[in-house]
Amino acid sequence: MWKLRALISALLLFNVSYAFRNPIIPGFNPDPSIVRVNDDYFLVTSSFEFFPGVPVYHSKDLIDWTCIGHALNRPSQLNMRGTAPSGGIFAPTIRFDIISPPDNTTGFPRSYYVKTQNIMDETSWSDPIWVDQWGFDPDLFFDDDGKTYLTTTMGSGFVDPDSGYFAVWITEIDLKTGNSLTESRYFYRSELPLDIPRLAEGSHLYKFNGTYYLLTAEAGTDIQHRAMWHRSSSLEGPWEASPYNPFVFNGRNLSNPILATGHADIVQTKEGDWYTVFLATRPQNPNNSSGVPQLGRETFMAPVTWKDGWPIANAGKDITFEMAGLYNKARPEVFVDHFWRGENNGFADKKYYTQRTPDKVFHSFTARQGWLRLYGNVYTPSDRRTPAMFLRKQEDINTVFSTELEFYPTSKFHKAGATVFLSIWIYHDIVITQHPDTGKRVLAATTRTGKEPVPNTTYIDIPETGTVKLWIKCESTQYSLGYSLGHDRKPTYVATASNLWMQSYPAGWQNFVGTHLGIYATGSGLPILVPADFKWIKTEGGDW
Ligand SMILES: *[C@@H]1O[C@H](CO)[C@@H](O)[C@H](O)[C@H]1NC(C)=O
Ligand SMILES: *[C@@H]1O[C@H](CO)[C@@H](O)[C@H](O)[C@H]1NC(C)=O
Ligand SMILES: *[C@@H]1O[C@H](CO)[C@@H](O)[C@H](O)[C@H]1NC(C)=O
Ligand SMILES: *[C@@H]1O[C@H](CO)[C@@H](O)[C@H](O)[C@H]1NC(C)=O
Ligand SMILES: *[C@@H]1O[C@H](CO)[C@@H](O)[C@H](O)[C@H]1NC(C)=O
Ligand SMILES: CC(=O)N[C@H]1CO[C@H](CO)[C@@H](O)[C@@H]1O
Repeated sequence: MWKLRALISALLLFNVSYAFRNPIIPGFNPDPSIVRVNDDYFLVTSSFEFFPGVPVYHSKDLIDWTCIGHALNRPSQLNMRGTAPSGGIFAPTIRFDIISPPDNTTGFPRSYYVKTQNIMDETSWSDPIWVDQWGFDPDLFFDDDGKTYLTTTMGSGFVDPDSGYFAVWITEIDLKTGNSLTESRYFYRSELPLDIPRLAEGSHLYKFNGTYYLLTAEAGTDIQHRAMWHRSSSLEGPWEASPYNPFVFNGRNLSNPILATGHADIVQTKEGDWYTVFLATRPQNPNNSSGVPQLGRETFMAPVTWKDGWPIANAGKDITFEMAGLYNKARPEVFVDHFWRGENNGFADKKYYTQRTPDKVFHSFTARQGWLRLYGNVYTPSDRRTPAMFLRKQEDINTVFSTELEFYPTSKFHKAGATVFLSIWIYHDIVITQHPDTGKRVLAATTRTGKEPVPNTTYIDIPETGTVKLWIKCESTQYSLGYSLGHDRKPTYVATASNLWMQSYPAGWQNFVGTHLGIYATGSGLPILVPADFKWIKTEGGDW
């Protein structure tokens, strides 16, 4: 009997030590915004120059998240052609029935929102409704008197020379038309010193118990990034700062393996508990501020408690991988897609992306049963357009991506294969092509590193016919490109590149995205008639 009791108390002890693991949505998923509708949570993140735009994740318990589709999945909603790297869609907000992302541009963005009556059906999202107040990081706030307020982030130098770069502006809008009903008003500027830097972005407005709360993302999205709370009894201000600010900020300790915490949103469970979701990075090689977070900015979560009417994340402590509460869900170690078709020539799994908005369909699941056929076009992954390339976010730091390909190039311009892709400047690939001198079918493994990246290609002889398996091994410190032939299960790796280039960009540009793994085919500037057939893709291994 005592044994049974010991077992039961051991189980009880075990039960109280529930914990969940960060990031809750791994891989490039910055600027999370969350809402609960009855028993369902919905979360959206930024998608920048990748299409479709604004992934919509669904969960019943804040831990088990599924991508149910994308809010911007038609060219009429998101027309990115020639959009700059790290341009496109950033910092959407999701509110009950409403979502509001900004468009394109290397110029200054203007925002719009799309609506749906049935979020589970991604084809139901409306066309864009444009707002008048420009600026990025839009938020829609529904006040309890029926008014709707739009806040966005834009420069404010012309009314406040000491503002720093960006501050938050507000206007009341007509939700039907998006039209402004009041003149845009300079709303909030960061109180941080100018050189931190003084930037206030990513605003979210709330009303709790009759008091307005403003949550902002401050100090830029690098290691000084943080989230800050202010509150006021009126939208006219004055705004009182939380004595517990910053709300999330791991940058006090640059040895932290999680950095750049900020750009938060907050949600209450049906049971009355509170959580915050926010972006953060996992720098590698080393795991501190000297490392590089090749996966980009990912979605993290922390429990929230209230003190004197102020929210406090993780009891004011730094954000860690293990967090108290809820439960941990091990993610599947293996993802395989044998390209069984979804609906409308789409993938069964929703997490495939193209670079920018495609001009036309470039794939088929039926031309050769059981294979994904890619029809290359004139664009390569280096072009600011859409090559015949499907990408998936790299979700684990240590993972192996592989695919089996059959492809018979008839010119040295023809290439098809696998890639680990950050941007038009930085990607590594292993492709079947023709050797430029001999015209023989060969493999070409190319890495691109350096501030102004130069391709470095290694050629490998392969048989004239048959499929080739291509491998990309991702480790915390480097990426390796490899291949195997016939029934050989073990790849031979032929080229490597340090992870330290995987957030880099040429002078004068910027990077806000994370690495993807994928497959592509191209005619490198000329139309190409030979198709590339992929039998499957696979990712295996994981960080936990
Ligand atoms: C996006 O911005 C770039 C640079 O301003 C421009 O060339 C391109 O046409 C824009 N795309 C759309 C769809 O507006
Ligand atoms: C980061 O890690 C490296 C290697 O362990 C170490 O030399 C450096 O001092 C660390 N930096 C910080 C800020 O902890
Ligand atoms: C800073 O973070 C490192 C890594 O998590 C930890 O070992 C160290 O104790 C922290 N320092 C302080 C002062 O908290
Ligand atoms: C609102 O007021 C109730 C009752 O005083 C309190 O229990 C609750 O914590 C408050 N909520 C917030 C978000 O301040
Ligand atoms: C080119 O790539 C090969 C294979 O990864 C590597 O051994 C070599 O050092 C690289 N050369 C340069 C100049 O980076
Ligand atoms: C030195 C060290 O702790 N490196 C770790 C950094 O993080 C990655 C994954 O998050 C680990 O694989 C490394 O071992």
